[in-house]
Amino acid sequence: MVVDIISAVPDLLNSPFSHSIMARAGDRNLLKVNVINLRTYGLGKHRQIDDYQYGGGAGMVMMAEPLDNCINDLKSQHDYDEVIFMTPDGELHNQKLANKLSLKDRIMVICGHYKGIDERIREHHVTMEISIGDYVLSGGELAAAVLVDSIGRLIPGVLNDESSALSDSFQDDLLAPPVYTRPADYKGWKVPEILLSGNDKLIEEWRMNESVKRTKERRPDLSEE
Ligand code: 6GU
Repeated sequence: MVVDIISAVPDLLNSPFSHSIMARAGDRNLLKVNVINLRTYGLGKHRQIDDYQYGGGAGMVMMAEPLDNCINDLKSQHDYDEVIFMTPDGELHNQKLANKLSLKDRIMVICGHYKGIDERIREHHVTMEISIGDYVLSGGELAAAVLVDSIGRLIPGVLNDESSALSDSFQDDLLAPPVYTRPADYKGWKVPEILLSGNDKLIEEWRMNESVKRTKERRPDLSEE
């Protein structure tokens, strides 16, 4: 899968994909993330990308022309399954959407800044608008990093133990059960006996029980659907 991210602050996106699972996805050629600097498409000698909004009001808006030129340039080189705009008024991101997007070959992700982007880009280029939660970030970059991380780890071969994505929280509308590692007794804080029993069937049942209990207590909304 290839993700092309358009950003006015590309430096914000250097680190998230260079570590751990995301780095392995890159090393294995399963996920390639390209960050395109919108400034390259800026207008005039100052490479302008934003301007005052019509109708007045505080805050700059990202101009249509640099974005249109950048998007058309990318579209002339590749076909895209989706052109996604990261915005707090988009569809709320969740595991189901991550699963769906992990099946795509190539997506474009546009990061907004300031008061947002000229609406005409949303009308004429954008196919999906995604928010990562009901709070406001300074720009779309951190949201894009969250989106791409959640998608990348679902691509087959990215995780070492394939089954571990399946047992993640949310994968079946259940939160994950508690986990423990050695020692079995730390300062008198004990690991549940059953996990030391070697009885796979009982351990599986215990984990399912804990998942259901945790989901009911913490996220009753998940089981109501
Ligand atoms: Cl996608 N962008 C911004 N700027 N803020 C957000 C967001 C996105 N999702 C939640 N808050």
